[in-house]
Amino acid sequence: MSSQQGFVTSLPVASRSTSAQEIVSLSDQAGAVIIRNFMTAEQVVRINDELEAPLAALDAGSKHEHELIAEFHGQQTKRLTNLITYSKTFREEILDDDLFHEMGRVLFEQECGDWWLTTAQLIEIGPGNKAQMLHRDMAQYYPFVAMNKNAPRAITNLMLALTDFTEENGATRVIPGSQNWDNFEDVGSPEMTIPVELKAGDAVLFGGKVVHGGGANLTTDQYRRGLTIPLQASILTPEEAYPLIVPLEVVRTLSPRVQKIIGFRSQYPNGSPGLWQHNYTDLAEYLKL
Ligand SMILES: O=C(O)CCC(=O)C(=O)O
Ligand SMILES: [Fe+2]
Repeated sequence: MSSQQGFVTSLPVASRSTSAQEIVSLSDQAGAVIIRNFMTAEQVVRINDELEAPLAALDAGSKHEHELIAEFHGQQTKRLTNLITYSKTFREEILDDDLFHEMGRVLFEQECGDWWLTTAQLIEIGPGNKAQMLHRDMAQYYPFVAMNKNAPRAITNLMLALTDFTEENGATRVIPGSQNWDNFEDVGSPEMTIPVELKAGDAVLFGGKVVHGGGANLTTDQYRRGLTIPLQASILTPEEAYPLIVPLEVVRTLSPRVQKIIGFRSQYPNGSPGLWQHNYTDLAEYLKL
């Protein structure tokens, strides 16, 4: 990491051979950590192929009735959800990745004790899209905002690059250090941000307390495509209601740990005898998984 006039100007870089413990601690210290080659080139090709048709069928821009939320989603941006149903590589390889699960364990074991997925979304920022408003992802769980940096860990985002992310084409921008500010109503300003430049296949892990936003796409012909896979404490409600969305016959083909993080098995946060159950037994029994 280097710093100029008090601002951090680069992020720490890890690889798949860095331990999950080290990756999480770098992310906590700096606000974000880049993980080079999280996916293989071949996985990137397969995921892009599997998502091509549903992405083509989707219009850019948001249909949300609330203006601010529509702006947050981006006028020239496509956001494709339900990736678990659409992409076999995503559900069988990315969601079942050992490093991913190890990071989840390290992130959540001390406080909440258990975790699941918030959403899995492809975000493609098209030419001319302006910068997304700066925000902290934990603001989704609003009471935590008042607790500022002392809030428990609610959410941490793993963003995977499916194309190169450059400053020009809308790389995610972060304010390193903002995870430690005293007042979380303050989301800083664009000059304080740095772009997270990634090669296709790389990932960035950033906590829900760090200020960030999608960058402006200043190109005329490049589509910045990323997968956002936030992990969250399973005492909190996710964005995507997978058990109502993903077909059970697809779920039966998945490993138990993937079934669990998409809500088809019960959750066991610290201090709880179990949540998200049926008749006080694990959902897996009821569903005959
Ligand atoms: O697309 C990006 O780079 C960031 C998106 C984001 O932060 C969000 O939607 O919460
Ligand atoms: Fe975000």
